[in-house]
Amino acid sequence: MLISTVELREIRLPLIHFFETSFGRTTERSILLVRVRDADGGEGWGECTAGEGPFYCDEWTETAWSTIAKFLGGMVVGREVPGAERIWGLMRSVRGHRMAKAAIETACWDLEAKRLGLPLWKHLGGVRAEIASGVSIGIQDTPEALLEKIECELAAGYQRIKIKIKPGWDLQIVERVRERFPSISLMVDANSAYTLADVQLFRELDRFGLMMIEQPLAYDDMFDHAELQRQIATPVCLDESIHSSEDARHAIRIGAAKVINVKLGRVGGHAQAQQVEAVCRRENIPVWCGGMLESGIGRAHNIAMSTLGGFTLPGDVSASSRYWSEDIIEPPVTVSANGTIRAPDKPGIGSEVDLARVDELTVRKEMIG
Ligand code: OSB
Ligand code: MG
Repeated sequence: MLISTVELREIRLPLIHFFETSFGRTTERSILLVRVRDADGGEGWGECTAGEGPFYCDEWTETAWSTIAKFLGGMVVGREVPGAERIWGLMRSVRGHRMAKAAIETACWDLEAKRLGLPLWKHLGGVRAEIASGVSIGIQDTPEALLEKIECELAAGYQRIKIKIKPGWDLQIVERVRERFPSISLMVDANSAYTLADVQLFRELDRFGLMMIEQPLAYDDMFDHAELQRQIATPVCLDESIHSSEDARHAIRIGAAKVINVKLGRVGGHAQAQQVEAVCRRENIPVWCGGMLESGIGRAHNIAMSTLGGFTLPGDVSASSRYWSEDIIEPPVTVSANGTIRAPDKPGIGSEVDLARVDELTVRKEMIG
């Protein structure tokens, strides 16, 4: 495979409903898309999962754009590689910037799967044609609004509910949710809003039978998460702290995580995600696919990744219609009444990118190579 060009685009896509976490509220996404082309006229698409500012992690749309435009694009253009799993290695002299790397790397996987005439999920080694879907529900203006949202998602069939928590929107909220929905699969995500000084709060959360607590402590910490896990019964799940299979191995070894959330961007693409999944499967640690409010392109890549054997828990990958009035892929992602998503039969990511719509939404464009 010889990558001839890397095309960068930034699109703006307004969310149907704002999404609020402990680190802030998003109303409109600014999404960086990558289109790679090969010398034979093939193409593949990837999406950068960096956010609008450096609040979830240190990368954001602007750093991803400049890192790809100045460094990463040139490292893959004109290079002959035997397979997409080798794209990561071409970019190894750049430290970090995994979301920027993943945007290119995942596009190359789509391209390669299309060249082979294979659905991406099969090319990655997926073992199931249908994945279990859950939803992540942000912080709302009122507890009543949250209860109503949960009701609606349960009626749509989603298999588990994740709610965001932050100081002031935690214990009492979980109590209200449990009162109304005593037996649903429920979990919480704090996005690093707490410290070990809050251990009493987490002890109190134990009585609500949560599936797990996601990233309660610092984004760059593992050690304190292990300390917290020793003091509570609810499993700790790591999101922000895990950037590689080495991080996963360390977290498991010190007892910092009983579950791991895998995000393609955070770990640096499909090859890295496969390695995280392999470590966790070997260690009997369940993993699930996280979400970053992706457009259809990122969503399709998430679906493909979720078919790997270790993804045994419902993920945060849900229907396009929960986010966008109109997605940029055709067909958009839909969810069955049982809360499952079917992996596509078509080659690559399995749905067409609606170029006319992407053109309409594009605010800048740059070609490398
Ligand atoms: O922590 O999982 C997270 C969205 C943006 C940044 C971080 C997170 C999230 C979500 C949303 O929880 C998942 C989704 O619906 O895409
Ligand atoms: Mg999270």
